[in-house]
Amino acid sequence: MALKTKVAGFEFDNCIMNASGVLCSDVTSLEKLDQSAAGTFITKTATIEYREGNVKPRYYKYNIGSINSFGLPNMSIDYYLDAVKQFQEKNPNKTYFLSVTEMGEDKIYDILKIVNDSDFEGLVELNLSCPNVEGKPQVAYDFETTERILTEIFKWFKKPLGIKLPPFFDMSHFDQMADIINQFPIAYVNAINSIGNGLIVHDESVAIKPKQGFGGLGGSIIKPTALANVHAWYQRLNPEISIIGTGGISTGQDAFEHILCGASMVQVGTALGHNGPQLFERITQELEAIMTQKGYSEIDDFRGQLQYL
Ligand code: RRO
Repeated sequence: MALKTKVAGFEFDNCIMNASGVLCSDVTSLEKLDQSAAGTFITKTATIEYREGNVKPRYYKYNIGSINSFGLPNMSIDYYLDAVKQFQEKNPNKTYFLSVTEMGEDKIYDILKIVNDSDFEGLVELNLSCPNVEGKPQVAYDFETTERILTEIFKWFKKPLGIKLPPFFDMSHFDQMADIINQFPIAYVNAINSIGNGLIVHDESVAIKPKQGFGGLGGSIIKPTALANVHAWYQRLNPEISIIGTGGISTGQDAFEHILCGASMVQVGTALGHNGPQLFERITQELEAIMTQKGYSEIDDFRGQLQYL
């Protein structure tokens, strides 16, 4: 129980879980996550209708990371609401995460209305950062649109809502976005989604087919960017807004660093895809060993306590 944590007031036995998109697209995969050492799971980002996603190959793994352009394949919001309801009924004391998005403001409101009217009892994550749908921008890079969307949603949305952000790279962007986020009763911020529109060359070709090879980068190469984003939000956001750290986590040390930078929960993406849900046990043991060695008995003993020189 050393790794127990709270996100937006909800308690979890383990602060480690999957990142949306990885091994969470259907009930069979969600069942494996539910049975694993992870504290909970989040679903694949859902849209109103089923989506096939982009052409294949749309994922490429290499030694230090991954590139993907899945293009939001998913089973539809009705499917995931139904799936999570089954898990909720089986485990009434466990809180699950449901990830959603849509293309266009009106459709974002439509999908959130479906969730608002449902009996879903967990945390809702609005993905404002999918980099892989052709012709559709990553919403959170447009500050005005993000502010307008959040203003509208919080007029009527009644469930706890977190947002998944893309990585930012400029201090003025952190400042501007924090000013927007701090206006709203947002449950949590999840940083970061994949680093959008990278390109990997393999032989003399791009490594994936959609978008002429451009795709979201994940894995250990993105950890420094992820840590910077987690800490930048920790420095700027109202303390009531929890932070979930995602990006480059494959060991207990990686998880430790995310928590030190301010994360209350950490999510594993690329490494989970490569190793399967038994990975949660190893990361859990490694993080607990680091804490024991340092004399920390719970994650709140060091969360956000990053030292400066
Ligand atoms: O499905 C995807 O292509 C995808 C999504 Br929705 C996302 O948010 N992040 C990502 O790297 N891929």
